[in-house]
Amino acid sequence: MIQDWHRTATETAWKRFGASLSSSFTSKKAAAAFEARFRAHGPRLIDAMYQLYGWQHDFYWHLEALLKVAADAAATRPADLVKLDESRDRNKIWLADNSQLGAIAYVDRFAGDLNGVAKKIPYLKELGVTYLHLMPLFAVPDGPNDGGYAVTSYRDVRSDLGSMTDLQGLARNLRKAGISLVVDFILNHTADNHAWAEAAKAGDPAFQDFFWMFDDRTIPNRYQPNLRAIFPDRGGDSFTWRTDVKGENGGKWVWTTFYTFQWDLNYRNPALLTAMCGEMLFLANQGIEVLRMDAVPFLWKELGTTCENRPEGHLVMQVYNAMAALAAPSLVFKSEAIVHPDDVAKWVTPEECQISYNPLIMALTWDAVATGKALMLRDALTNRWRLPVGTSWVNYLRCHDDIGWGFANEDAVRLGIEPEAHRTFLNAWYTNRFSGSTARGLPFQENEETGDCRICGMLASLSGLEAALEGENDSEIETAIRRVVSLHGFILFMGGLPLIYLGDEIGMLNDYDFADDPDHAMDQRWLHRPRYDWARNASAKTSRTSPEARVFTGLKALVAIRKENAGLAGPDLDVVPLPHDGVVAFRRGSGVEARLVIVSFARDAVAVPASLAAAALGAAGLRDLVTQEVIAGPIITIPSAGIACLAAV
Ligand code: OTU
Repeated sequence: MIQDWHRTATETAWKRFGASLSSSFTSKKAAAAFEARFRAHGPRLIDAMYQLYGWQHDFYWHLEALLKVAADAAATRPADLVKLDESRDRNKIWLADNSQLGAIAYVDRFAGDLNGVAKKIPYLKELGVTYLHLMPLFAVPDGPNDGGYAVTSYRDVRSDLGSMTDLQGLARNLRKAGISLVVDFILNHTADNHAWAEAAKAGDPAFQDFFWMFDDRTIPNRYQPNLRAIFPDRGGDSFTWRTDVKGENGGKWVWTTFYTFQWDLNYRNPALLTAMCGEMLFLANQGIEVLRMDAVPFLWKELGTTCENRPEGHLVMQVYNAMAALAAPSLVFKSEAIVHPDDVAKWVTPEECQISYNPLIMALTWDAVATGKALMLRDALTNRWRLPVGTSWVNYLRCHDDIGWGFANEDAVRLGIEPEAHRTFLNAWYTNRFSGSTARGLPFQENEETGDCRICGMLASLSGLEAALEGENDSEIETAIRRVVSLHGFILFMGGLPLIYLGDEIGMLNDYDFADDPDHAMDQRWLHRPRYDWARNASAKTSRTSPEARVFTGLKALVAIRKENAGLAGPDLDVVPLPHDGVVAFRRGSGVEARLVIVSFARDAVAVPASLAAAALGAAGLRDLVTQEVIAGPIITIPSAGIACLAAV
């Protein structure tokens, strides 16, 4: 809570540092604008900084250094981005407008390199994309690099993808085409060959303090029992002994939550936070409009805790957010927290991350597909949907990562579902170990002892298309295609920003060849990171009957419905109870714009009483925007895996 003393402290800080901060600027107008932003956001910045580091004797020195980073970044912000800042209202989540549509791709796998991506802009526009998340594209170590999530330098593009100048150019070209560029900010760790890591190896204490380093196991052993193994394949230890780090015992233990070559950053050190804010604002000034904040739950470590989702981690995020407000006001943060739903939601506030992946709805959508029942999904949409004003979910079906069954055990129990047994079933279903399963996926990070795992696989393969094609079963092919389209319709109509994993829009299947690449073989997530199939894309547009054509055409029709219907704008949704376990129904918008969306996960066709649907919209008659048919008669029939978007007539 901002109190009077924060405002006083802001004034005092300006008195002390204002002249030095203003000296960053060559234009008086820009300096005045910065001062105004400092008055608006300084109190919350100082509040968060004080809570984190106020006890340190050199607190004001660190605060000044941090503010100088903001002033320097603001002073060097390119003019077109300053204009963009002025044009965007910080209080409105424009990303949840129904005009918005997100897509994700790997630069190399989608288009070769950054200039190749620029050539694909016409296709992105054809699809209706307005938000393009390019997977990590920064310099990485040779060999395994966690798909780019081990960053050697935040200021250099991976050389085979292009240069920073290419990235700036791409950002500009995308913006001209109405597409916001999104990249990852990998803020929990760097690669073990980042310049800071190299300085730490050489024994520089200032840089050893940028990471978590220990001379012996005493302290790691005290943390370890409470830590979750994120990648259990590597043996369950969160620390790595490195003989190449100078230390009195011939090396040091380094905290490595993820892979051993990813070194966790030490946010207890204000100098590290200041340095990382510099990297963040550098990226903002390249023209990146949204930063995907990677692995935010892990930012703060506290002995005796799980070291996840700590309140201090939230303060760190508030510092980043306030720094963006000072120097790059239009920048939006997207949270990546794949944890308990209570904890996921806490990162989504206007003062931390304005948008967030919705991993709960994603996982429960796949639960509904596997069970044919939407009970947990409906429950989550009812009880876990609302977010603070000014924020929104990013809704997705698949991304580059695995699917984990991160629903809340207490929710499952309330619905009469035994959570662990249910997870075991879901894993069996999606890895084709359950008789009758139509899903084709692979286990990721399987625990040999408990059988616990997470799921990899492309959307179409998990939806039954791969198995149906193998079995040459026309009716199953038909259902699987309908499922792929309807699932997309679900996220398009849901409320918030829908995010399509490129390749899924043409029904691409699993890529089993990953096992032949020595850098990928140990990470099953490459199963669903195929090279984009442009031949299939061409066929999606020319053939009328191929699965890819039917998926693509169906999907594009739903994108058009989203864009044409103002009722589908914004983050809100109201669940409408219908007397069938296999469907989920929700109302979007109000008045004449109101729409009723019904998504079916049922194995058979479902008969919905038209009177119930009409009552939900306060309508006399109904029309389905998907089939474009007026509903005649007392029953609306939704086919297995179908979707309807109803409007009053
Ligand atoms: C993220 O995911 C990325 O999306 C992954 O691709 C990276 O490997 C990882 O960070 C390291 O950078 O564990 O299985 O709660 O679950 O950050 C994916 C968040 C992950 C973590 C999540 C992580």
